[in-house]
Amino acid sequence: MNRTLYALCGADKSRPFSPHVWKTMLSLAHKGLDYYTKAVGFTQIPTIENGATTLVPVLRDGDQLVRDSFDIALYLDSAYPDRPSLFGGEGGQAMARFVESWSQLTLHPALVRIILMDIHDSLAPADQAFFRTSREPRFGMSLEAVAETGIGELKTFAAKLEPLRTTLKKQPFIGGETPLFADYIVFGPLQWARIVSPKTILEPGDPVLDWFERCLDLHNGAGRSVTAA
Ligand SMILES: N[C@@H](CCC(=O)N[C@@H](CS)C(=O)NCC(=O)O)C(=O)O
Repeated sequence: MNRTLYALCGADKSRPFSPHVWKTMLSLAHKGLDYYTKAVGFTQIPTIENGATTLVPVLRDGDQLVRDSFDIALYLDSAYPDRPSLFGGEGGQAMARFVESWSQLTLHPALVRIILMDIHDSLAPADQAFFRTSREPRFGMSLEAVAETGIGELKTFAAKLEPLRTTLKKQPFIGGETPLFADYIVFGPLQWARIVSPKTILEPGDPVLDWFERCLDLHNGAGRSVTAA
């Protein structure tokens, strides 16, 4: 096997938590492709592949180096066309872009505030210092002040999922009867929260929680390979 996925971890190097890396982990499982996971902390990312990136995921596949979860999914479908498709064709690719935008603009900004201190607390000391000095200017306030806003975000988070909830009353996956990359796009941030935070993000009985549990079961329970916080 000549395939390596660089995955962001906290102090515990057996617990990859990045939402974007999880999109790629399920993409590789969907394609039935084996890989080594190389755990990195935030401060190690610039050393990956001789400085090839500032962000993860990064996939080394033989002589190919591919960055960005969406580009990796496109690459996998193009490099391994005989394996189950992640997009189901060009229309699926285009619609997955919408799902990515919705997830990035609606789910990620709320979730990061809800779980910010849990992320911080899970990191190794050098990464905690980096996380504080890089995130506080971005938010314009201390991590603790951002986390205060997360209390309100948690109360309104379920409502943000209503478009997905309504869809899941008609079909088991965003991809239809079976999952596609669009499912993994939304799975990623919820898995991020599951792994770093003990907070209840989805209430029992919510169709979105039922879908999330179905996603955790996919590909021999790949999503359950890391336990909940
Ligand atoms: N659009 C990229 C986003 C990747 C991204 O933001 N990765 C974060 C981890 S979740 C990262 O590497 N952050 C490094 C840093 O903030 O220094 C993708 O989909 O792969």
